Amino acid sequence: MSKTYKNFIAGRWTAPATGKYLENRNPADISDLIGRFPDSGPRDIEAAVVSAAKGFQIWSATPAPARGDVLRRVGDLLVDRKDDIARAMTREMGKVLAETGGDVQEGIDTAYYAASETRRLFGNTVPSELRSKWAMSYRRPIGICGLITPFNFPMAIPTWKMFPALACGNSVILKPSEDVPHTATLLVEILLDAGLPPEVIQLVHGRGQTAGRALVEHPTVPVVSFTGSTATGSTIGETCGRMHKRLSLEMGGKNAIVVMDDADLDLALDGVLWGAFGTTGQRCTATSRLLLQRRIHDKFVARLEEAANGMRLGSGLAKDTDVGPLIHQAARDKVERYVQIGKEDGAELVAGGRRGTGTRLSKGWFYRPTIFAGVRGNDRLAQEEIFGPVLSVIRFNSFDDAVRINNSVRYGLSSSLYTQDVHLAFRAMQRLDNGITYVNAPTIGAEAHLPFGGVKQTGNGHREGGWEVYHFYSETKVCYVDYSGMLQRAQIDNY
Ligand code: UN1
Repeated sequence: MSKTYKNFIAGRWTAPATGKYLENRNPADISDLIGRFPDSGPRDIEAAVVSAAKGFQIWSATPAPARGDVLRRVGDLLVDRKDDIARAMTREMGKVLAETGGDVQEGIDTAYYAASETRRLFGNTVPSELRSKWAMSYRRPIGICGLITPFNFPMAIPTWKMFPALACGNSVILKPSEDVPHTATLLVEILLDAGLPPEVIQLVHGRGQTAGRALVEHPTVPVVSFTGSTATGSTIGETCGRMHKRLSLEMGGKNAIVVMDDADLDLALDGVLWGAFGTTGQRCTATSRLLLQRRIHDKFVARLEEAANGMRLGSGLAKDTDVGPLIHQAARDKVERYVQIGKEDGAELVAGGRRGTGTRLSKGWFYRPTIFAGVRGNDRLAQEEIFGPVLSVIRFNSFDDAVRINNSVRYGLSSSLYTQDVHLAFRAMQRLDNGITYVNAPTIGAEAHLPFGGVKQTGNGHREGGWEVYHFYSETKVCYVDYSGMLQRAQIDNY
């Protein structure tokens, strides 16, 4: 018998009002049933909102450094349980253990950063234009934050949203991807063990169309943060626009590595393999385009082909695995559709282009690391997000061409340039139209204490991580104190 899990609402683990559940299976071996998790609906969200409103009263009245103490203990517990959580995550979503360990580490870094930030939620004091008048701003909590998170970073992304929201004094409702409910459960257990007042956190499992939608549309949830597809982000954006909600969106990417003729090719090769096939290509930051300068193109593609063909597929729990499975059948179907599109558009299949075979791969959603060469900038392979292990190689002549190709997609998350020319490196940082640019490193690997996000249709102007996200989860309040004892009219009595 598999275990049946519950939502966490109003301070206790609660069965869904719908009475319905979704099965959660290991994508490397679908005969391995992890558990049944709630397929929640609007009534569950309603109950979560009622409790979170109480949580907000309690938590917003708690001094920020005391909130920080809880977050520090959360970090400590994540450290203690890192290995167990990493194993559970790999079982649940497939990526290799080193990567799920890194994912937990990102949560740990975010917890300690948030804890320290609670002693630094700065406002400003500025001179008034009038005599004997004090002018200042401070930051206030907002209310209930609805957080909707994807499967690919089951720990890092919920913590990126949740810990700053909590540090600022808000209460939280988390609706994690239905593909990674177990990791979310482990995270909520840690928050409770660390001493978070239970009403401050609610966990509602379920699908985006039902639980996620009810959360976004609830009038008492003024803040929504979503990481996922650009299409879903647009729908959420319409609702939040109509309802005047504060919304942070992190969405798609079509990130490119540019390799110049003068680059250290060994370094670039390692970077491309890690950027394109780490997390089986299922990162918003994944390297899905590779721009090679003409002179090194053929040599580099040949080396890449050999290296990609040598990558070993398997369960992320096995020590010798380089690349784990895709998350589910629909993800693999999508990859297969794009491989077909690539062939029809006349791109040259250099590596992969087929499912993983062999007994240890027969029960999971495996797909070989795939490389297409001869892709043109406007081809669908070069424009659309695939979210799988598919790399499109584009040949270019000059640095200016590379910049133009990099910038000619609707997304703008990360980019990368491999060169030994310091002038080009600085030009790239200026001209590549992305939220993040790496020099001599791949398009993945953002650190928790720097702002994370993209331009164009990748986001809506907000950033996660680092210091900037604290502005998203708090409201600026401005206060004036006139101690002159008389009416002073701004803009009039001072001139
Ligand atoms: C994501 O793919 O949504 O920079 C997040 C990186 C990770 C985070 C990725 N630290 O690749």
